[in-house]
Amino acid sequence: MSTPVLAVVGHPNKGKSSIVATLAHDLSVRIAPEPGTTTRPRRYPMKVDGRILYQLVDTPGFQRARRALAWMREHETTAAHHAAVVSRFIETHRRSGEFEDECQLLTPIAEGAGILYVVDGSKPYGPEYEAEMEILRWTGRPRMALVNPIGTADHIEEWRAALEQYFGIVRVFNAMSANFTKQVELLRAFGQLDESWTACFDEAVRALKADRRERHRLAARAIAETMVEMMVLVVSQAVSGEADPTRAEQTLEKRYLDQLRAIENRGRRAVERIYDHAGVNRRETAFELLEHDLFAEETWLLWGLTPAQLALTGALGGAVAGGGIDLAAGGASLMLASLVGAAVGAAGAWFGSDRIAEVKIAGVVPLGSKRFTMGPSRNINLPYVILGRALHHQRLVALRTHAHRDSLDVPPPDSTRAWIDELPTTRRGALERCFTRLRKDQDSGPAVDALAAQLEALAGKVDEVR
Ligand SMILES: Nc1nc2c(ncn2[C@@H]2O[C@H](COP(=O)(O)OP(=O)(O)O)[C@@H](O)[C@H]2O)c(=O)[nH]1
Ligand SMILES: [Mg+2]
Repeated sequence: MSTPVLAVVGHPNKGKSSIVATLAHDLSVRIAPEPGTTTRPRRYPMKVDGRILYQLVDTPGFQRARRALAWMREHETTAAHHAAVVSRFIETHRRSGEFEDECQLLTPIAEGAGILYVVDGSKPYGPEYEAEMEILRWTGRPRMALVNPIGTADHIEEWRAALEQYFGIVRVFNAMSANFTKQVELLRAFGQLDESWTACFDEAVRALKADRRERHRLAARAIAETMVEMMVLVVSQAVSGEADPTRAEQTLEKRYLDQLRAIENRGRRAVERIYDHAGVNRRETAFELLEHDLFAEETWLLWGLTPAQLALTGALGGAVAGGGIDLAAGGASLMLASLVGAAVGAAGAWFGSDRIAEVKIAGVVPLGSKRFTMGPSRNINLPYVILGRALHHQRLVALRTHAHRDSLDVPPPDSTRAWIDELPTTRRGALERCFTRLRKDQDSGPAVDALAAQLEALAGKVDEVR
């Protein structure tokens, strides 16, 4: 069974190349704000595990459709010969240079590709499109129209009415924002265009779903590894007897925090690679909350847990047990805050990043120097801050289609609910058990496995239909 080929055609600058990039998961497709960027048809295979599931052909846009149709009409005999007239049109003009773009875009169709005709749903319908649609009808190939709502969707209904006269299936599809579910729905619709394609696209959907699950699994593992590495980090330094201990402590702390940031950044890169967005330029302005420094107060307010939330996860151990306080009501009462304060003491504040870890000064080594050590962190809120940020980033990366060429914009989370409140209680408990164990025994191998298993379901939430 040969794999289906779909040629993406239409007017210049309507988002054809964007659709190819999204459906072929290919960042190498050229997309540009100016028309005329695509000059020759190019095939992009969608591969999973080295196997081609389907192919998309990016084409230049129609330039002189009316004149081309006029030529075809002059050479028309009967409707039964329409496809043959299109082939003759290509042969006649291929070398002359006249109708170059039309020849280029019609060639893959004449060779057996199906048609995806792309229009811009934010612009009104006009009769100038009729020549293009008529030519496509003459080819006799299976065809679907995609209305791309670039910006607004003001004219979708008038487009639909016109397109339905020329195309078997008409769908609204935005290549920039289409989530995984929408992409899968579109592939299933392709399968309905031609009977011989149904099995191919069913198989493509199955393979893509399995591939997607595997990426979520790998992302969960990368996040778990990053978290564990951050939590067990230790930096140390020998300080001579004459050195100023306060300065030495500050230098050590800076090294410790810089290393935590570097590990976090490596984790981000790993997740970007896993979803095939390696090298994406993350926007790093001060206003983007994800890029707020890990240790900025805003970060801790946004991603950290309140004492009540911490108590619900069990992070505070017996500190609040039997206190008779209704924690489920949420919001930290003054009493609870003081109770927690007493229990946690100096070991770690929940909304303070200033106490990520203590500096320890140990063992006198020769010549009166001392070893200053910082880490591993015992801060009970640090894992939640790290995880909240990591999952927010993973969601944005996993949702980003391959039609984007701009930097990864990281807006603050759109929910007003704290991220932890989205999780079922059992999940929170399980996460906290991973964190507690890690704080106790620091054996990172099993901790990574246990955490990765918990995070897999969280990473997959991005594909739940909203
Ligand atoms: N905002 C927005 N821009 C889009 C969308 N689709 C395409 N574009 C932009 O429109 C321009 C042309 O897109 P491209 O895919 O190259 O169109 P083509 O000439 O038909 O291949 C590029 O700057 C795209 O980023 C969309 O759905 N929303
Ligand atoms: Mg293009």
